Amino acid sequence: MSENQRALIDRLTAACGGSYLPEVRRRYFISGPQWAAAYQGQALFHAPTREPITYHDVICQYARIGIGYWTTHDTDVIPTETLLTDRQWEIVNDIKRTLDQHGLKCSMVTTETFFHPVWAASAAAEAPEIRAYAAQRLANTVRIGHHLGAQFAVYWPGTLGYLVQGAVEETQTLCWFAEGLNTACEADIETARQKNRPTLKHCLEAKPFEPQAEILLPTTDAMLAFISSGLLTHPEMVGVNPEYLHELMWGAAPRAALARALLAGKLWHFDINDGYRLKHDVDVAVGLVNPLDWLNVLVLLRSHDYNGPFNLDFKPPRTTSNYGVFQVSFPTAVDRFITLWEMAGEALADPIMKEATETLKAGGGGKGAVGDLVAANRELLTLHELIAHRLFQILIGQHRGRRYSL
Ligand code: 3MF
Ligand code: MG
Ligand code: MG
Repeated sequence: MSENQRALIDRLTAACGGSYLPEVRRRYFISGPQWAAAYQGQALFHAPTREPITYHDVICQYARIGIGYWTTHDTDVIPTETLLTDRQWEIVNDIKRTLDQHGLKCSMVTTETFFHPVWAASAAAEAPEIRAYAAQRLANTVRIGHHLGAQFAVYWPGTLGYLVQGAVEETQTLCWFAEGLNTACEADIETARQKNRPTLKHCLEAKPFEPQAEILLPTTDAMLAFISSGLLTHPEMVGVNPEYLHELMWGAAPRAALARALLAGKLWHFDINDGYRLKHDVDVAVGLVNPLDWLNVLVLLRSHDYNGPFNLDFKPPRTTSNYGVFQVSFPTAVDRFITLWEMAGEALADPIMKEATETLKAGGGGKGAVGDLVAANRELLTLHELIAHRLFQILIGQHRGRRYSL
């Protein structure tokens, strides 16, 4: 039964066409999180629908698909009680061997500071012993990152906030949060020196709501302000990891949020996925909800030579099987990303887009009275809508002659 169904999935996937070879996929800086592939479909209101899988399974499948980079939380691969013990290094060494054996690299490590009960009052809790433990955990992740050859450390302070009023003092909590990051940067400088490696890029990831109701650093803009608040001892080591859906969730234009991070020189890492405005964090795979907006986002990133990772931080839906995660979910997400990336290149090279944009920039002339300025640009401004139409045509392939005959 399930053998026949797998054969059907394979046949229909092949019939879709449009998939890239693993070696082509490996040319892009696409990273696959341990937690995304291992997600079992459990969430608020939901029991798991998939069997647990190990990092061996994930790394081996990413290698087969052509996902060249792997990312992880400390506790995705090391049980909390085992962290900070000798046994931890046995696991880390086994991960390193597994990555080497399959030709993958670890690009990013992150500390889980939201799941375990120790984080009930966040990693910047009132109790000094919790904050000391948090600092140890962050420094430990930095050391694991160096051991695995990572370039990035990400911080998602999802528990930094509150559900009920009155107990949390925001300025104090933010100072405590900064102390944790300062410890991580200092541990990084020390470890990088010992290992003769560059320091990591430390990237802050914001989410406007969930799991807390009120979040102290809810947006990428808030993170940028925090980096330049004066609380960090090494602000030059700290940038951002925006997540497409996290920005969309609060109602932002993700492209504009990315533009602000680019201008600040802080766009170092990018979590890619899709979803809906003002809903919870559904983590749909890239391009399945907002392909036109995604194309426009990638036009921006290509035109600014963004060369950081694209981290596949989505969740295969509960309806997808363990088999489907690696046969359909990950390969199709990667292929949609690559297609959108290549389309963005076509948008940038498109003669119509180019001429329209350059004409707008040259301006319609006119001098003197304000009425003349308006009149001189009136017809030109119709180009805005024409450009939008052209972007849509590029999305659906009409610029390459795709036709619908009626
Ligand atoms: C939550 C997230 C996180 C972060 C991860 C990296 C579990 O919505 O997006 O994924 O990306 O913690 O730091
Ligand atoms: Mg994320
Ligand atoms: Mg998320």
